[in-house]
Amino acid sequence: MSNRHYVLLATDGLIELPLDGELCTQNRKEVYIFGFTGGLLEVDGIKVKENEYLDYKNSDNWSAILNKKGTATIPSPLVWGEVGDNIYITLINIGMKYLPDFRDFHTIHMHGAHVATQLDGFPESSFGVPMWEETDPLTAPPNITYFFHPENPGTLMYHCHVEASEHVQMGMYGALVIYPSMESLAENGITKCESCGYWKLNDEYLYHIPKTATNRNFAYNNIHSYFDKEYVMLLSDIDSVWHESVRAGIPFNAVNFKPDFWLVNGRAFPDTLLPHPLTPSYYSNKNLTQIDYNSYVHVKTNEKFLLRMINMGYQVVPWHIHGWHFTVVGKDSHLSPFLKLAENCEHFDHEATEMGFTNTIGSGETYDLILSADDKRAVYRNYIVNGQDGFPSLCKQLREIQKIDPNSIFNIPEEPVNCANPKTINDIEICDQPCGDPNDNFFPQFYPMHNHDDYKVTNNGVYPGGQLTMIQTDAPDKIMQ
Ligand SMILES: [Cu+2]
Repeated sequence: MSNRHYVLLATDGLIELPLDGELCTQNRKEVYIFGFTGGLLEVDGIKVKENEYLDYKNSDNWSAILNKKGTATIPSPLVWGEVGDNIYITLINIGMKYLPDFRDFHTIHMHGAHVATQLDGFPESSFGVPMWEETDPLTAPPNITYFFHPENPGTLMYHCHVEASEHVQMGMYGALVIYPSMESLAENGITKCESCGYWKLNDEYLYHIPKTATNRNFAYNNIHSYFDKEYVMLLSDIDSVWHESVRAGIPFNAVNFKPDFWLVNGRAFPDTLLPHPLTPSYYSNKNLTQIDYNSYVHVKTNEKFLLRMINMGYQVVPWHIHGWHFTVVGKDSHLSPFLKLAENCEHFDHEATEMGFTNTIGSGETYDLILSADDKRAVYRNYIVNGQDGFPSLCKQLREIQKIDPNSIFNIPEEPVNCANPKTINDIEICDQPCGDPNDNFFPQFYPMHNHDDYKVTNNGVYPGGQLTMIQTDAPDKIMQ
């Protein structure tokens, strides 16, 4: 159990959304937003070096805090903790750079959290946080600290609840993730053998879960919620006319909402393939690097990955995933009843769970989906590489159509995408990899996932864009044939 203290600064900012489907395009539209910046200040009294400036009690930091005016991003910083932690979030309203006369209150509503009314962030039933006035000399910022003691693991979100129709649309939201704790896992029979490092369910060893796994490799207090990697997929939508109206001070009637951009973690395709700007560097504090907003899923074959689906937009999203079927392991921070039934079995029939290939997510809902990047070589490699049943190999067929039209073979950006020098591969190149090893001419595999209201896979009407990202699967660790 830890005390985690986050400091969020409410302000405004600008984002630049792509206007076409060209990777790293410079053809962009500037959109005015509201949001929170800041992040984790300290854990159990130990300051996070990168964020020491957030210590608002020290007047030496006030100018650094005010310098964050105008730097809001979509989404707002990730907030996470474990079951049993004390999560404190201090809110400071530092005012708007681009709208100096704008003096709205802000709040933090931890959406889905079991908190007392006073901490719920719905201003009409509690309070708002007023703006810090820049007097000369400066006086201490008005601030309020919210508190959340999570009792259940799961995927939640937080957002401002002041004039929610406008402030949420303007971008004041972020992901809130709660992991099981070692204690909450143990209460459900899941423990780690201290001497041997293996995970156990009751008295059974779980050899399929790596020794390196921690409590933060489980979505819930259930062995079937184990994952190797996790991704936040925070979905939202933008009506740029509404945003322009707010910036210009022109009233906007919310019933005229008509989005023209659809976002995953604050970005539209193809930006969804780029490293997320809110990702701290590899060397920074583990408390900062635990989870991030990267949306290009990159796993190895046979790994399990968790998608933390969050919908903060105003439209329902049918999220369609190519490649494999997902298992719903939880919804709105509750374990799936099917997994609950299988709580005390190491093995169970996945077909008896809620599976699918399209997950429909309404606004304010979250779903935790686990996919297993199963190996497809056994069924498909022979046809692709050698051909079968009288059909030539797919590789041969691809070479034929390439001769007719070289543009028919698409170059796929590999993760991580570096805009200075993007690395790409295409199906012919995959065929041409030396095949001394059965991996060589099959991997990587690539699958898209996207909003299946396909007109939302656009940027301002131009396809492809919007709520679309990719999954890259590399060869498995161990070569099995
Ligand atoms: Cu607000």
